[in-house]
Amino acid sequence: IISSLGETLRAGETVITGWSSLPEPLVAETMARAGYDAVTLDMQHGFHTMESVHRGIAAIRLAGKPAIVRVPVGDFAATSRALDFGAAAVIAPMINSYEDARKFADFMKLAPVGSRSWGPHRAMAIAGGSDPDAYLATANRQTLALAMIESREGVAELEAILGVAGIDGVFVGPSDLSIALSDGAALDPTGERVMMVTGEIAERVRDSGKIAGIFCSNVGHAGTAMDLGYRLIALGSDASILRAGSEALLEKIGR
Ligand code: 3PY
Ligand code: MG
Repeated sequence: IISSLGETLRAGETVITGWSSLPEPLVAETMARAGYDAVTLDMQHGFHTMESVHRGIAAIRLAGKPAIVRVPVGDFAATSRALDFGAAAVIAPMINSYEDARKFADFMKLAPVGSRSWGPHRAMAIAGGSDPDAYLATANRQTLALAMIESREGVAELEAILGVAGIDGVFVGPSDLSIALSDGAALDPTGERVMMVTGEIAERVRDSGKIAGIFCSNVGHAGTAMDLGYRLIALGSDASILRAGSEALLEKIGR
């Protein structure tokens, strides 16, 4: 009903998502039209607000792609709103315990899995349908709750987090994970230690039958992550692409 993102990932296909931090729907739509399989609107560290998220989702959908939203830490009410506005998946940062995962799932899933409140009028409209019964019957499977694993606690509790019925998969945050694993000594998202833990997480997610996603800092990192079994790959943010493109162009003309 909303998109085939869930089915695509469950079938084991790879989804490359662009990462949008600039709160302008046209930017997200441009990334979607450029060929990304999906675009993620970032409310945690990016500048997106609920306003730019609801407009951004519509713009990404206009380009025929599914939209993903990353909410701020602990803002579980925003997860339900993102779904109401038509998000195909929501990424919640810093899910460090079974309780965090339960709360996230509770806001993401309609009964009997959770207690998400009813109101997906916009989601149904932009999906081209208006059959509430169909939405009610399929939403829990169609929309994905992805728990970010990016702390020592999150890694330690991974089994319990994956055991929560409404959690569809995990999304690894290698930057925060590197800071956590080094006790604050280093930001090294592609370092040996983080990559080892990244591999262990992939194995445990595979055993659970759920979805593994990760934020990648470059193409090499993305390739390694895919080899490890990650299927939802975030690669390239609008701000960094704009900056790198600008710098490359200016360098060519000697500036
Ligand atoms: C991290 O690497 O910590 C992230 O949250 C990626 O966005
Ligand atoms: Mg993080």
